[in-house]
Order: sequence, then C-alpha cells, then structure tokens
Amino acid sequence: MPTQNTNQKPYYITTPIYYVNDRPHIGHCYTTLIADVAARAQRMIGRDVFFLTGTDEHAEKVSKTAAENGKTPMEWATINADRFKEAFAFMNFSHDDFVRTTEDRHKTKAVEYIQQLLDQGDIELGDYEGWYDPSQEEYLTEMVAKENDYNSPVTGKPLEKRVEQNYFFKLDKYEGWLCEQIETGAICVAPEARKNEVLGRLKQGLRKVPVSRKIKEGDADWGIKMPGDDEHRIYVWIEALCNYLTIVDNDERQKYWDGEVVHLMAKDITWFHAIIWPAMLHALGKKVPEMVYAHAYWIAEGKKMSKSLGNFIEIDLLQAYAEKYSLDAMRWFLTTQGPLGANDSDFAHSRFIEVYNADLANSVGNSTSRVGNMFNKYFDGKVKGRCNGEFGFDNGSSLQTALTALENAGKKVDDPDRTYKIAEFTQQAVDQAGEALASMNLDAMLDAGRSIVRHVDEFISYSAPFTLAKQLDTLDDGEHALSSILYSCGEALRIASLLLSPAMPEKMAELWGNWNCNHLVDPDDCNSGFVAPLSELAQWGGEYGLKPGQTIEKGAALFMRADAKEDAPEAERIS
Ligand code: ME8
Repeated sequence: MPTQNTNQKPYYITTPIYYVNDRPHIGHCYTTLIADVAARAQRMIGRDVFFLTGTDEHAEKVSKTAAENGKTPMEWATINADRFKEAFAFMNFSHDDFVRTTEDRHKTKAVEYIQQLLDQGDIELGDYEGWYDPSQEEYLTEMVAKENDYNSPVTGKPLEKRVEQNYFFKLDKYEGWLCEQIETGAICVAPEARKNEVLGRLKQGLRKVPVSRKIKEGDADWGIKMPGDDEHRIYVWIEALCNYLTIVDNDERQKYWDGEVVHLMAKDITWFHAIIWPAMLHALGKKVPEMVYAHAYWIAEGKKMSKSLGNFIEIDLLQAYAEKYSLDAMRWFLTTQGPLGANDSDFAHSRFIEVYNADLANSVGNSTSRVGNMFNKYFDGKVKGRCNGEFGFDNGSSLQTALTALENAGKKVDDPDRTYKIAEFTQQAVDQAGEALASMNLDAMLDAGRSIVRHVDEFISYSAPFTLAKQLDTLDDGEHALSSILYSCGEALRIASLLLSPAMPEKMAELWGNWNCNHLVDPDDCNSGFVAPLSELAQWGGEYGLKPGQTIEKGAALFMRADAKEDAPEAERIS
C-alpha cells in the first residue's frame, strides 16, 4: 500500500450508469475516461479512491429493443452490459466496481430506500398529468414542453400527454433547502453555467415528482416493483440514481460515501443529479454529494451525433485510432480536447493530428527521446551525478560553462542573463496540478505536466548540451556542467511524467521502464499503483528521484510524428 495521505478524505467518483438498449459510444467512454483520469490522479496524490461505473438496465427501451432483437430483456441487457465492460477494458479504465442495476445487491437496497421514504410520508400515492417524453422516459415541466413545441428536447419526437396514478416524491418540500445547498456551494454544481441553469429552474418552483409507473397489460416483466404494491414499478430514473449509494452502503465501503462524493455526467441529466437525487438523499437522512459535475457534448465533424444521422463515433473508430496512434494518444486527445467545461467539442480528424503532433510527438515524445539519447551518447546510458536544478550566472556555474561552449562554437546567446530554477518550476507545476484537480480542471492539471516538458525543451535550446558535449576536452568543468544539465532535464521529465500519467498510464509506464524508474511503481498496490504519494514521488532528487548510476535506456520513441495530411483511420463499422 502507498502511504496514504491521512489528512485527505476518501474520494468517491461516479459516472452515470448507461442504458443497455444499445452498445456504448464515444460519449459513454468520454465521461468514464474523465472519471478514470480524475480517479488515477486522486490515487496518485495519496487518496483512498473508489471509482464506480456501470449500467442502467430496467428502462422500458431495454425491454423494447430486446423484443425487437428476439431476446429477453435480461439477455439483451447482458449482451450490452458486456459490450460496456469490454469497451471499458479496452480504454484501460481503473474502475473499482461495475454495477448492473439488475443485480440483487442494488435492487435490495434501492427497495429499502423507497420503503423508508414511503414510511416517512415523503412518497405518497396521487394523480399525475404531464408531458411525457417516451424516448427519455421522463416527464417534462409545462414550461420545458412548451419551449420545445411539445417535442422531445433530445430526440425532437412528439411528447405525450399522460395521466397516471402514481407514487410521488414530495420534491417541493425541499425547494428552499436545495436552493441554499447549491447557492452556498455545499453541493458544488459545476461548471458555473450549469449551476446558473439549475438555480434558474429551481426558482420557478418545484412540484412533486412521480417515482413509479403503473404496470399496463402487455408490459414486459422488467423493473423493480414498488414495495407493497404489485401494480406499480419504481420509475427507472429513481431506482437508477440509487446505485450511487446502494453499491457503497455497507460497512466496508461506507467511508467513501462519508468522504468526498463527485457525480460526473453530461448536461442532459444535470437536473436528476443536482436536484432530485440530493433531495432524496436528504429525505433519507444521508449526506449529499459534494460535487455534481455536468460536462458538455462531443459532436462529430461539426454535427450533433445522432442515430438518425448515423454519425455516432463508435468504439471501433476509437479502436482504430488507438491502433494507429496508441491508446494513450487517444485518451490524451479526448481528455484535453473534450467538452469538460460548458462548451461542446468537435471530434475532427484534423484536430486529432494537430494535437497528437503538438502535444505528444513533438513535445513529450521528442523531449524524452532527446534526453534519453543524450544520456546514452554522453554518459553510456547512465545518470552521472545529481544537480539541484538551479542554473544561474556565477562564474564557473554549469550554465556559464554551457554558454562559454556556445560562444566557442561561434553561436550567439540571445539573453545571456537568463536563469533557470528548474526544481522550483517543477514544484510549482505539481502544486498547480493539485489545485486544478480539486476543481476537476483536468486539462489544466495535465497542462502542468506539459509546461514542465516545454520548460525542459526551452532549457535544452538555451543551454545547448550537444554543443557543450563537443568541447568536453577543452573545458575544465565541461563534464560536470553537461551532467548537471542532463540530470536536470531527466529529473524534470520524470516529474512531468507523473503528472501526465493519469491520462497516459501505459506510455508513462513505458518511459519508467526505459529509465529504470520502476521503483515508483508498486504493481501489487491495487489502489494507486505507486509506492508513495505524489508529494514524495515528485520531490526533486528525493528518495524516488533519478540517482547517479541509474541506467537510462533509449527505448523506442513514445510517439512517432504523424503526417498532417494522412487520412483518418478506417473503422470497420459495427453492424
Ligand atoms: O442517461 N458527449 O444513460 P445514457 C458526451 N441511464 N457525453 C455523452 C454524449 C456525448 N455526445 N452522449 C452520451 C442515461 N454521453 C441514464 C443515466 S444515471 C443514474 C442514469 C454520456 O446511456 C454522458 O455521460 O443515455 C451522458 O450523461 C450519458 O452518456 C448518458 O448515458
């Protein structure tokens, strides 16, 4: 086990549980990837993390598509749940559990919660008339229905006016409390645009919400019955939300609910997570989530992805990209270019190549192979001596020696007074990454790693160790200067690789293999995978830093440059 930082609460991150009427696509992989990157980063800083994903199986559309495919609902749910599991294994996600809502462990607890709400009078029977969106299996308010001309805001198909006798949850009772929780940030609804939207809608007033569906003749026997009433089934949304709690509601996992709870999803389902679920939890006497983070959408080559346009980015296309450019390059692209904030993102091939070359081939890949090559060429592939990562202009300093070599070679130094405090720079980057992680700004977190790589590149251009290497015989302290420069570049890149690893775990592990940094990794630790928290791992020249005598193998380049004009990889379309 890595030494866990005991001042920090356990961290519990969830993704939506996905419908199993169909196979997974980029959207499902994206949200789960973001959760994976956050989970890996939180584990790396030493927190005890639980990461949950899974499938939502009791929806009407699951039994309908099952029938269309000549399967029972359970057979169809299993086929698709397995596709989700396979897709998530391919994406190298590190979830700690995968829930299927058809499992007893979920069903039993969900029924218990509903029973408690019934007993307390928070749920009661009544009549309901409203605009129902059959494609989404949800009722919309009069205002939302009207705004969308009585069509589904998601699919554009007509809404249905339905009257039902239902069980209702008294959501209206919690209006004031919810407003306060969200306004004060006790429940942090993010990004800000989503918070404003939710508060705007909340201030129009809340009504009771139906939590059951009356069973009609001909309905498939699918879903969980309302406790004590065989004529109703628990509305799939209400039951699905309970998954976040059912799976950790036991002695062993309770600490995760007591810790920091983060629910991640896209903006389509913010309301359920920011309003209905916290109110249910509050009614149950449970703690509410600390954060509800609703990102925007992926669109494809400028167009919304939809079934009718047939332009959903499917797993096979992601696989084709992974095969050609590596899985981690694809994970990198999705994480850094995705719709984590309030704006939608376009999955365009040209953009992929641009980002791949700029961030990976020309930056991380190039910098690590350059430094690895120099260690090989100048010091037999070994770290020579340590250096504190400070380069100033005292006479006789390593930087001064390097610049003298440049002058000897007849080259001009642009800014002869530049100093480099590389160790300090890496420490600042580690701090920035931690701050960015706390607010789910994963691009900024990864950019902290990228900024170290840029700093190293700049330092190499400035100090020109290859020029210095040619003059080792003529300069008194040439070898010491060269070794100090290389140590600093190598140690900075080692620290950068830690910050980049949540998005690119395989590629960074490959680098650690080449650079004999395996002492960072604890393969037996199923939690973080590291031997210590980041604050210790990233200490410049510390216990886990590069050491004199350590072998640095060149290894193959981590990322080969891509031709800007090359075509998008072809995916075999899944039928
Ligand atoms: O809503 N871009 O399941 P679902 C980004 N079962 N993310 C996308 C996306 C896109 N274009 N399309 C989908 C459900 N997603 C319910 C959830 S939770 C208690 C129940 C992702 O299969 C995103 O996370 O329709 C979105 O919220 C989710 O898939 C919807 O998945």
